[in-house]
Order: sequence, then structure tokens, then C-alpha cells
Amino acid sequence: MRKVDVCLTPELLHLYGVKNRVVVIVDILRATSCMTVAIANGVEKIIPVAKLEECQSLRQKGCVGAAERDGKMPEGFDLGNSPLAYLNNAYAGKTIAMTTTNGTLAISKSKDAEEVIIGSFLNKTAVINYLISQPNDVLIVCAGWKGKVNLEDTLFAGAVVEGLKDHFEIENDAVIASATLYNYAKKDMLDYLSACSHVKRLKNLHIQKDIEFCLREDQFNVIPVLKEDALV
Ligand code: 3SL
Repeated sequence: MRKVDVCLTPELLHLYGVKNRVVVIVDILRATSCMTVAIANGVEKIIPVAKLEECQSLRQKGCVGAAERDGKMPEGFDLGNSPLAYLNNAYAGKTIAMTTTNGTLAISKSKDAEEVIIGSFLNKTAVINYLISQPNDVLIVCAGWKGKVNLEDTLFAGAVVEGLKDHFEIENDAVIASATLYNYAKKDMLDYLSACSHVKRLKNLHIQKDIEFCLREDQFNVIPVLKEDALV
């Protein structure tokens, strides 16, 4: 039977190994939610990069530059990290160079996987159905916050585990913990997450709308996939 595992922060990735697995990158607030909305709204590709300098140099070569550090857009870029910015095909046909504090870093650390896909509540069921349909073991990699575990990514990992549990063998306790947490919180995730660190951080930046949007389930039937160096 195929196996499913959960890595709660990229700092623990060396304990798992990504080879021969499909890796699902999760950064609910807000990078993987942004990526889902962008691809669903016609963005041609997203080049995720770990560093601001790389993003700026791609921008100078003609990409739209989307950047975030500590929740804010650093000077000199075109876009921050709000998923709402991509709605209504606002960037359809464009190539976006994107760097975020944790999400794009988690992608660059997972590049040796059999396949890297992007998960968010917004495309939850599409991700679950795809994982069931393909032949490989699965590793869900939570981006966390600066190396630490966060609740919103753990909740989404648990939601995926719930969808996979009849088809996959559970590999370790992080899988059980995330599913238990999701089942506990799913009735009102917004309420459950109100005390969590990144929600507080984003609320201080007055982006409550982004938080609410990122917790909506199954808004899009797309899965961004890493092909060479870009999400398509
Ligand atoms: O860390 C990240 O990758 C971002 O998603 C963080 S933020 O929600 O844009 O602040």
C-alpha cells in the first residue's frame, strides 16, 4: 500500500527524504493559496524563488515581481502576497516571479521529489483526488513560519490525510496529529485559528479578508505543478 507522511516544518525535511514521493507544499497563509488562485486565474507560470534578489532579477527580465517578507511587500516589486490580487484574471497570461518568507523556500527544499504540487484549502478536493489517482507515496510539507510549526498548515495537512486515509498507510504520528487537529477544528477554522501566531500577525497588517478567503474550501479545480523551475 502507498504511504502518506506529514512533515510539519521544512526544518525537519532532512528526516524524511523527498525522492520517489509526490510532495504537496502547503502554505495556507498565504503563498500556496496565492499560487492556486493565480494558476486558476490564467497566470501562465509562477517561478518560485527563495531570495528577493533572484525575484528582482527575474522582474528586470520581464516577469511580474511578487514578493513578501514578514507579511509585507518589500519596496521595488509589483505585487505582495494577497490571493485576492489574482482574481478576475488580473494577471492572465503573465509569468510571475515569486518569493515569500516560507512558501517558496519549502518548494526549493523539495525540488528532488518525484513531483511537487501545490495544496491549499482552495483546491483541497482536487489535490486529494489527484493523490489517490497517482502511484507514489505522498509527503505533505508544511511551510510553517521561519522553521517553526504553524496551525493553519497543519490543519490542511490533516484535511488531506482525512481524504487519503482509506487509500494510504499512515507513516508517523504527525499524520495522526494533523488529522486529529483538523477534525477538531473543521467546524469553524476561522474561530479556531483566531489565536494562532500568523493570523495575529496578518490581522495586524489589516488583511483579515485574505485570511477568510484562504480558509474557503474547494473554490478551484486546479493543481499547480512544478515543471522544471516553474509552477504551471
Ligand atoms: O511565508 C510565506 O510564504 C507567506 O505566505 C507569508 S504571508 O502570509 O504572506 O505573510
